[in-house]
Amino acid sequence: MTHEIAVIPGDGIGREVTPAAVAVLEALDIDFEFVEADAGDAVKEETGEALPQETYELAASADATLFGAAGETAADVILPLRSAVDSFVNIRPATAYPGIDAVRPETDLVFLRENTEGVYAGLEDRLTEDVATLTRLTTRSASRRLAEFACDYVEDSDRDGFTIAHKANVMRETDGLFRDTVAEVADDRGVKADEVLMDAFATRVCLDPTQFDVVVCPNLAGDVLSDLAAGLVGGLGLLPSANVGPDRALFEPVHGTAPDIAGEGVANPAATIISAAMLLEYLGHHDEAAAVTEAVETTLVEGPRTPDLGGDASTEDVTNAIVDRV
Ligand code: GGG
Repeated sequence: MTHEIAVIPGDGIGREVTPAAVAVLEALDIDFEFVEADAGDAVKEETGEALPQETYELAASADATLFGAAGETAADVILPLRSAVDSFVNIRPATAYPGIDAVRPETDLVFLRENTEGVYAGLEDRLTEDVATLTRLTTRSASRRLAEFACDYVEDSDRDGFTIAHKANVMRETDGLFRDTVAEVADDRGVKADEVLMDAFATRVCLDPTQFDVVVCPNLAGDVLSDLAAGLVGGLGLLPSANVGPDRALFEPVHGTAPDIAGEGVANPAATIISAAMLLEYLGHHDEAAAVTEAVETTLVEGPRTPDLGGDASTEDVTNAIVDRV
């Protein structure tokens, strides 16, 4: 069976780390058909459109999508691409790997981020030159869908339960509905769920990340708190993610375009390659997913390493080492 994989590198280092992940997938004994498509700042400059219709349609029909990074046009690219695969949850594991000089080497977290609404619903207005507004959207249906997924995730991975991170003491209606709905589903399903205010979470996770395991949160909170967790585990170059929908999924590193190093060939490909391992898992290739993860882990310990991890290797050196180990 051939898997059609949409490959959308986007901008900046997305153009360097996405080919690295494709090279690793190509090294496996699996039948893939990779179809590349454009999106992002550069294509907008050329055509006036950040997300060409054919790119959207490719993501909506491919078995899975591998995405790199979006810059200034992120809202016009990644948000519609996530909706092309009807992705209601963004899974962001934040794990400290052996051999990495992490601030908190004991960190092992998974963020399950609501992926369709909150302040990322696009309900923004510029009323006058000096006044702008944003409407935060929370629905029971999206909160339920995420909560059901979180319960499945906890059960399937044999975990103890999850923590709901919210700010319902201030955003009483939106986060109140989110928290109550997620807690209600957990209760119905017999899954243990506790809760924490998201600002308190930010402090507590830095002091002792072992207090948390699976964290279920609204859209913006998931984006911000997972970047914070990246700081605990050694940097954004190590955080993968999966945007999962009922029939399709899109995989991307958590990092953005990194304009400061884009084009230099030194971007860390680990996050995108681990995202590719999540893609393999999603497609049912469990052994290959484990092999890729192990190859990345060995490379993080034994090198070569890119400069963000204290090494002087290029993206290509690291990719070749991972391909050899796979
Ligand atoms: N691959 C990650 C990426 O492109 N990040 C840009 C960004 O701003 N993303 C916002 C989000 O993840 O919702």
